[in-house]
Amino acid sequence: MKMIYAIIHEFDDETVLEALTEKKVSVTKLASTGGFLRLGNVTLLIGAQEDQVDDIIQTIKSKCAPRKPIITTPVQTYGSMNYVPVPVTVDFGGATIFTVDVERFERI
Ligand code: 2BA
Repeated sequence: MKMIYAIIHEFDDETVLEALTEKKVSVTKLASTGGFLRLGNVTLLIGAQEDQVDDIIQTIKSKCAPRKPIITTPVQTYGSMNYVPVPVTVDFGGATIFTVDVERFERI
């Protein structure tokens, strides 16, 4: 068994969840925050059999907005010190997906 951690943007979560539940894939949705941009995102936890993993990742990919560069000013505070924010270009959209082995799974 595998555990897929998929970090997606808030605006994609409904379409991704709809597509996964249609395929009878069980999902847990966690509200999360990106450490760099400090914007809300969504982390999906998906426990799946090995032969389902590629299809699940493909489904997530197909429902997420394409990655594109945006110019943003990330939050820059260090303790009580404030810095003038410097605009940077980052890739926005898409998904960040980790797939790891599950050692043990129980549903009690
Ligand atoms: P954030 O940390 O808010 O990052 C948003 C986007 O900013 C990233 O998009 C990347 O394009 C850029 N970025 C992140 N850290 C940067 C840095 N130190 N310098 C310059 N640009 C930087 P994604 O790579 O698509 O990541 C989207 C979200 O996925 C991240 O939001 C974070 O919540 C999560 N994530 C990405 N890589 C991760 C990792 N290795 N471990 C855990 N979470 C990760």
